[in-house]
Amino acid sequence: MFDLVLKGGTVVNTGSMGVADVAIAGGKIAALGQALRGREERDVSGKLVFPGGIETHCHIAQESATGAMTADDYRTGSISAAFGGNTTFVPFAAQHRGQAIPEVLETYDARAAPNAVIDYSYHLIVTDPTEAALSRDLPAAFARGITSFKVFLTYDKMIVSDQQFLDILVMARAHGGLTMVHAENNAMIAWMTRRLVERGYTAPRHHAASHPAAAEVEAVRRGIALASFVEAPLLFVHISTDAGARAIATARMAGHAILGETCPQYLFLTADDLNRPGAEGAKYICSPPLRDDATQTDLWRHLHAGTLELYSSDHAPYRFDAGGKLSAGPNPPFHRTANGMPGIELRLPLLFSEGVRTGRISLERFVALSAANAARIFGMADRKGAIAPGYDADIAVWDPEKRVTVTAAGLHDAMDYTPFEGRVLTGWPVTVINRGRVVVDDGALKGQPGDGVFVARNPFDARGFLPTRAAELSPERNFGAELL
Ligand code: DUC
Ligand code: ZN
Ligand code: ZN
Repeated sequence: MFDLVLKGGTVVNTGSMGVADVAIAGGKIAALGQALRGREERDVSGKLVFPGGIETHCHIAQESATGAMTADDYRTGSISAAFGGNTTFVPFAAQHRGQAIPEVLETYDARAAPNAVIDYSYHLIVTDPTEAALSRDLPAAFARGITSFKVFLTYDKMIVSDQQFLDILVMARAHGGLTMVHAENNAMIAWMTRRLVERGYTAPRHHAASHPAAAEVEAVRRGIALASFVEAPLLFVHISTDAGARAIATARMAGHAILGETCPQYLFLTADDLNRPGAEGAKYICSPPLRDDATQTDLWRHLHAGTLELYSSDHAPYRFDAGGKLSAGPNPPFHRTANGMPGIELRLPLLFSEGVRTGRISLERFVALSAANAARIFGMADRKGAIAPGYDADIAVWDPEKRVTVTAAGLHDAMDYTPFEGRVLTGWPVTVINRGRVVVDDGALKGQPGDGVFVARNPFDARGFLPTRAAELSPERNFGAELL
């Protein structure tokens, strides 16, 4: 007799799909089969039974470098994630310059542990790679299961130099860490911004030109060159251009451990959204910026081809008020407007409605993009990202026919707008279960703040990638010098 049996749904994993009962016991998936019996049984026939979504790019209870705080904390952020079909999320723990890593983690532990309704981990953001950080604090963070972190190649208060980037890549490589990078060329952005602002082009629509596609492409190519030079894995987050994705694909074809992510805003919105009347366009300012229709088509192709294995919300919730987007006034110039938009709850409904329902992607690829790839890349694939005996009972039951008109009021984040207001989506998560606990059921929250637990993640699995180390770093080719 199991604790709970989901009866008769279509269970979807990355490599298989079929009607089965799913039995849960002790927070784990205990069995898949027919006619399984439980103390509680739920008929989910006609529904899709997916692994719970794993959201690996979101900004929760995070201060930006300019001091703005995200609207969502770990309570509202995790609730919104759960209503969107997610059972694990991995926000950022951001180091600002001058802060020590242990202090950063202590701060985020206090923010997350009492508040998360679903499981969580963090990626560290590293802006100050001091000797202590590189030799002591980051290795200690890896040892407690924080095995990924992000660096920036732009933003004056966040940027790391190429030398610092190399130091970080080598340190990560030594400890099984995965470096994530925001790849845009800082000088090109600063130069374009100066010229636009000097000429009075400060409306939100000019944000797109201020972060040209070429800035992403240059930084992606440089990142690949540096990571391959020292044979370190590198993940490019929020890829927004075809040429950036093609550079990643070329590196992958050569066997390099180079990975890519894109986000809903680059698939479902364009720079035309920045040109809405008044200050409305400020709602659509994010970096990298929204591009165009042709790029959307290209990015879908890269999702198909497997160039981009991660699809994440980049939920960066700044409200449309003086504490958020309008902190520089009611008509803020683009370069003084907080970067980012919300989307944690709509990430998966958008992908299902616009991807699966339209025939662009299969159900199995939906599972890959919603959970399985993230579990593998971020060191959780032994517990999460599949519906299989022994795995955590992290499950999202979807009604593939449910139609929802998106409104900000209907979402569960702490935001006062959604960039997807008025969209009609078909397919919606109706029951969300995290380690056997029902968190969301039929539109109602059942989970409690603090129910989510920290997920200590495994090192990045670099097996299967080819050696890329530069000849000058190989002792057998450089007269025996050990440099890595
Ligand atoms: N990078 C992100 O990942 N999110 C918001 C803004 C940014 O620069
Ligand atoms: Zn970024
Ligand atoms: Zn982000």
